[in-house]
Amino acid sequence: MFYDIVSIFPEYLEPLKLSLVGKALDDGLIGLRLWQLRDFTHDRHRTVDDTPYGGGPGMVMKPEPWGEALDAILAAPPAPGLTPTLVVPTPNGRRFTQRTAEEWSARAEQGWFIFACGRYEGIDSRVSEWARGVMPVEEVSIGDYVLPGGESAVLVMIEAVSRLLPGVLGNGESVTDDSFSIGEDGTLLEGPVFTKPPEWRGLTVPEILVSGHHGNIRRWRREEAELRTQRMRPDLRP
Ligand code: 6GU
Repeated sequence: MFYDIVSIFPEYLEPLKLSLVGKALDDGLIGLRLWQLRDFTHDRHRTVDDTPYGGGPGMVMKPEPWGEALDAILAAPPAPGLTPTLVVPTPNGRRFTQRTAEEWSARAEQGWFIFACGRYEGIDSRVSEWARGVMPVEEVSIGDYVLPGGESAVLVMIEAVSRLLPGVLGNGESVTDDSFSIGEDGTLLEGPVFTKPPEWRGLTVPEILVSGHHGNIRRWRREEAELRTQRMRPDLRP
């Protein structure tokens, strides 16, 4: 899996080199390139934004640096024969969910994603329009709130996708009982979990979990998942 990320704050994405994704990078399971959008400007001030046509508050990202950045990335494919998907993080996009993460991670070695991190009021709409003639383009939102830029959303998406790639989670770690993956249709939240010691500050572990009866444990976990989902997210199972 290859990720190219374009941003005016590429340092924002450096934490991807830590933790689980960092280990997958070191292991060669994923590739990551960070691109500074301002490197594709030509004026003294390295300008990436301008006032919106039609008026209104804020600034819009100019199309020319984006065009040049995308040209440069397309001219340097991470492996032969791949077509990238351009992901444009925006609160106005289709919702990114665990299903999206599963679909993207299924591309595995054939996967190549370019993330275009906008700031200000967004990127001139002609950039997506042009890119659609060259590669698939997905405008995606990570939730119903507004972030000042796409960078933190890209951290979220790359972490969600990368942990599903073969070899990224260690032996014994499993994604099958994650929230949104348990239940028949991904509509259950994971219930409570416990570890040693058996008693802590007067609180004990549910007896059934130490019973060793795996059938009962499975049924208890399912029931707890349903209770938690009703309490926390009734919208998931109306
Ligand atoms: Cl993907 N980007 C921005 N800027 N804001 C968001 C978002 C993305 N998802 C929710 N809010």
